[in-house]
Amino acid sequence: MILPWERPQGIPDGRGAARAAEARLAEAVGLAASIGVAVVHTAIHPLRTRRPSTLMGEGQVEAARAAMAEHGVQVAVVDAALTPVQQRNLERAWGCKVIDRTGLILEIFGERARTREGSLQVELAHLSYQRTRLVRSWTHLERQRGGFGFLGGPGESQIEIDRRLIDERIVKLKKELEQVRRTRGLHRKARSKVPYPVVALVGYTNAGKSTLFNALTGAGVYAQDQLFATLDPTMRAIRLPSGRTVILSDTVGFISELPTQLVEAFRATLEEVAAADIILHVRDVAHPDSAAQRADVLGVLAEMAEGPDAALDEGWEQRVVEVLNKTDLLEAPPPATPGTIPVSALNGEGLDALRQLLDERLAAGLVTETFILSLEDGAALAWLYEHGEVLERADTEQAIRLAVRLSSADLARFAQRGAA
Ligand SMILES: Nc1nc2c(ncn2[C@@H]2O[C@H](COP(=O)(O)OP(=O)(O)O)[C@@H](O)[C@H]2O)c(=O)[nH]1
Ligand SMILES: [Mg+2]
Repeated sequence: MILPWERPQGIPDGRGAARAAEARLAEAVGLAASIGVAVVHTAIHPLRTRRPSTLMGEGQVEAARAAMAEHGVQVAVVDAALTPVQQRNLERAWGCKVIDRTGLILEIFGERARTREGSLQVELAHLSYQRTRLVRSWTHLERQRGGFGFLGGPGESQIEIDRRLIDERIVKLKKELEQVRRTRGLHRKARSKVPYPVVALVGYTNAGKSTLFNALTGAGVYAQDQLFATLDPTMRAIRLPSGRTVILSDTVGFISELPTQLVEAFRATLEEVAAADIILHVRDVAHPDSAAQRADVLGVLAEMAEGPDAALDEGWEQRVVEVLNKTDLLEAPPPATPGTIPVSALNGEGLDALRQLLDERLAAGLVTETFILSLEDGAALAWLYEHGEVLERADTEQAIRLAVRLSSADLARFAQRGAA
């Protein structure tokens, strides 16, 4: 993992700049780790000029080569935008595959896209990227044929993909995307059939989403997980202090300076947040850009709530709980403000309070509703007993009348149930 580093304008050289570079490198390592790549070597290469042939200086290329040879590196990630020529030259110099920042992020999105729209957007971004570098030695198409992304697969000669074929595919994808967008509302309804409230974790890469996810779910497999095990390893059921079951869902992280051609794909992978009852915004409060990251996350969510075919419903702000993570790294605790909760996902501090808060938030959205069920509808009866609190019940010879307290999300799920 090589970070060619240009000091951003506005940050004077010195400790602040070094810290910013370290944070950027940590993010890139986190990104690679999220698709199961074991990072064995990292280096920050300060750039004096951008060399067209290899981006970095000769000495830096050589130093990296030596380190990679020592570690038997198979893939080098250069955390920058490389031209196809730079990429090819570095591959020759280092004797291994080289991917750049865009390539790495595309791999992650490809692995994590959950919705049809997400997959289509990612494939579209991948093809557009690839179109400019047909000399590449790994491709998305190659993976679809059974290869394993940049980590292996058929050799270069087999993947001479004609630019015309890519263009045709792009046209087809765009049409399909339009179709998917038109039916977006329907899909969202289908997703709300998940039988429990959903708590979605959003936030920057390295904020600690996965650590929090693991801390909250624990090592034990909860019976309800069988519902999801086959679907997705990033969704798990947990029980809150009240006994309420909720589904915790980890999402693709926000990424600093996301390459513009990936913005659409990223947003599409975020769509699942739309169906969440609670949006858990996980923040790294010890990060140098913590405040800017917060504004960025809220800004993207706000944009998702705009327009006639908005992915996010109005009132989403009320569904956000802000988790101030990594408080163990702070000298003083962060100020307490409503809607935020300080925790350390690493040492477990604050997690009980967080579970409590989730319970309270979900309870606050409860409504009381009367249902008239036919005597044969045992399934509906059981569902209401499981998901709500039955306040009153009157049985007659024709029907059962129930007054039930339940969340408005569950009320919608119940209405949806019959329509399945
Ligand atoms: N000190 C500290 N480190 C944490 C905490 N939570 C997560 N981390 C570390 O931050 C890094 C990124 O965490 P991860 O859960 O993978 O972040 P994600 O990208 O948001 O899923 C890992 O090295 C974690 O060990 C925390 O509360 N305190
Ligand atoms: Mg993660």
